[in-house]
Amino acid sequence: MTEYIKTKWHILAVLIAVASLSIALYGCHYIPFGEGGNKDGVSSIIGVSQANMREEWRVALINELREETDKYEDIRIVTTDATGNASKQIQDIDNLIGFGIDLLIISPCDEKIMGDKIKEVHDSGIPVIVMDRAVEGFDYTLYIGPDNEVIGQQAGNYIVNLLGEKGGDVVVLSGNPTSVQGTERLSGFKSAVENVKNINIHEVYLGTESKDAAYDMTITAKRIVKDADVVFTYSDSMALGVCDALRFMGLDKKVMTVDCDGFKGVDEGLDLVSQGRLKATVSCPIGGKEAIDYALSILNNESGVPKQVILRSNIIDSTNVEENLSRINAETADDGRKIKVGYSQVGQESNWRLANTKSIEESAKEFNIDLHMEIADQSQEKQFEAIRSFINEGVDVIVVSPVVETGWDEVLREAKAAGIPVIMSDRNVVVENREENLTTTYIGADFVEEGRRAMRWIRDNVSKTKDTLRIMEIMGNVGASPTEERDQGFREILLENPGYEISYSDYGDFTFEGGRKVVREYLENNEWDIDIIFSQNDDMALGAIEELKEHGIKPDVDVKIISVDATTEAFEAMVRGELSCAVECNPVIGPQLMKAIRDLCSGKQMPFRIITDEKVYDQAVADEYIRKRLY
Ligand code: GZL
Repeated sequence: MTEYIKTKWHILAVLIAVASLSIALYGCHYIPFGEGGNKDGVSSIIGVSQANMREEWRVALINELREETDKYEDIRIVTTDATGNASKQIQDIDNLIGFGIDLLIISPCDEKIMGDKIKEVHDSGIPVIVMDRAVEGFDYTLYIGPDNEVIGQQAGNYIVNLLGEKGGDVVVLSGNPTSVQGTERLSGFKSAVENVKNINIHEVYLGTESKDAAYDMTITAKRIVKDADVVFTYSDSMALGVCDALRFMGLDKKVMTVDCDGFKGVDEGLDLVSQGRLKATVSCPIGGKEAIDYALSILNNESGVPKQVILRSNIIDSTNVEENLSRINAETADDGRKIKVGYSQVGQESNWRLANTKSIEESAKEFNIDLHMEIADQSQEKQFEAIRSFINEGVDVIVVSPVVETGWDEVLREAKAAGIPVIMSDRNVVVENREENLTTTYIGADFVEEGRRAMRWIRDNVSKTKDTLRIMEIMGNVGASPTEERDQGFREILLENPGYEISYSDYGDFTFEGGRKVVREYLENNEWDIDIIFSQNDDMALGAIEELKEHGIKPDVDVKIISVDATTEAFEAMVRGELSCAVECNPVIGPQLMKAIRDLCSGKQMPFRIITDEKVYDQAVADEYIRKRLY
C-alpha cells in the first residue's frame, strides 16, 4: 500500500475513533475531570442512564434533573442515552461507574433485563434510584414514578362523565404494545369505560407512539372518526397528531380529544388544553425534582428515605389549566414557619404503635411542627371526634392513622370543606369515589408485599415434612388495611405453592393478649396439629408463643412462627430461638411524614403514595441486627 494511501487510511482510522468516542458519549453531559474520577471540588456526581431520548417524557426528565442539579454548586450529573437498547444501557451504566459516580438514576429500557444490572449496582453499594418503570423486586434504593393504571382510569372516568347518560362513541388510538406505560394506561382506561352502558369503544392500533403515526391513522380512520364523540390517546405527542388531523379534516369542533402526559411546553398537553384544542389531559408527573431531592438525602445519609414514591396525576382541562401551569412554574419555598398538625393515632395496642408514635413526636420537633396528637384506643368514633376537633381548631394539616379502612367519607368531606388537607399515615382508607381527592397522600408500608414476603419465607425455609403443612393465621383487627392486605399477599403466594393450607384463622386485634387468646381457644377445641403460625404482628406472635409454652409446645421446634413488624422484642424472641422470622414493617415514618407536611405547606404537589423501605429477618441474622434496631 503506498505511503499516501496508508496516510489516508490512518486519518480515516483516527476520524472513526473520534467519531465512535463521541457517539459513545452521545447525550452524555460529560464532566472532564482527572484520572480515577478526581472530582475537583465536586462533592457528588450523579449518573443518569436514560432509556432513550426519543420520547418527550424522557427528554423532559433529563431537563428537569439538570434544572434541579444546576441549583447545587457541588453536584454534577452525567447523562447517557441508551437509544432504546438494553445492551447499550448496561454499557452506559458501566461507563458511568467508570466515571466514579456516587449515585445512579435510571429509567430502564427493559424492566426485566435491567433488573439484574440494577441489583448488581445496588448490591455494589452505589445507591440506585429507578424512575418511571418499576423493576421486579426491591433490589434498588428508591423507585419514583407515576401510577399509569390510575392515569388511564382517570382519563376513562373523565370521558364517562363528559359523555354522561347519553354516552357516545370513543375512538382509542393505541401505540407500541411493548410500551409498559402505554399498556398500563390503556388497561386503566378500559377498566373505567368497559362496563359503562352507551359507550362504544373503537380501538385503532398505531403500532408506534408518534405524532405522525397518530396523524396519519386519524385521517385513514376518518370513516369512524367523523362519527366519534371523543378520540382518546395516551401521550401528548400522539394527541398533537390527532388534533392536527381533526383540524385538517374540519372535525376539530365536533370531535373532542382526551390524552395523558400533560407536559408543559409548546403544543404539549397543557398548551393544547390552553389553546382549546385538547379537551383534557391527565398529567404524568416527571419526578425529576423529587429524584434530586431524594438523591441528596441519600448521599447525605439522611433517615426517612422511602422505598417508593408514586407520583400524583391530575385531570387538567379548561377549568384548571391556568392554575396548573402557574403551580408548575411557581418556585415552592418552605418559609420554615411553625405548622399546626392534628394527628389522630390508632391507639397504643402494640410495641410497633408505641414506636410509631415516638417517631412522629420526635420528628415533629425536628421539623418545627406544632403536633396535637389524639390517641383513639382503636375506636373509629374517637377518631371522628378528634378530626372534628382539629377542624374546629383550624389546624394546617390533619393526619390520620385509621383504625379501619372504611366509613371515613363524611368526616373527610368535612375536612375538605374546611380547606384542611388530610394525610393518611401508616394505614390507608377506602373511599367511595377516588376522584373526590378526599386524602392528599398515603405514607406507609406495602402490606400486600409484607404478606407475600411472609409466605415466600415459609416456602423457602420451612421444610416440607408432610404433603400439606397446616397454617394458623392470627390476624389484626377486623377491617384494618394491614389485616386485609397482609392476608391478601400471604394467600397470593400460598396459592402459587401447593402443599400449604390455612387450616385456622382468627382475629387477635394486634395485641399480645389477642394472640394468646387465638392459640388458647384453638387448644380448647383441638389437639395441636398446626405446623406454622403466621401472625400479622409481633405482639400477637409473642402472645401465641407464651400460650404455646404453657401447653408444652416448643415454638420454632414443634411449630414455626412468622410475624410482621420486626420490633426489638421480635428480634429478642428470634435470638432466644422462639420466633422463626420477622417481616419488617417500619414504624419510623416520622421523618418522611414531617417532610411531606412541610412540602405540602410550601405548595409542592404531593405524591399519591410514599412507601417505606422494609426487609425480612430470621434467626440467622437476628443477632447481627438486634443492636441496630431503631425500634
Ligand atoms: C402497620 C400497623 C400495624 C402493626 C401493628 O402499619 O398499622 O398496627 O403491624 C399495629 O403492630 O398495631
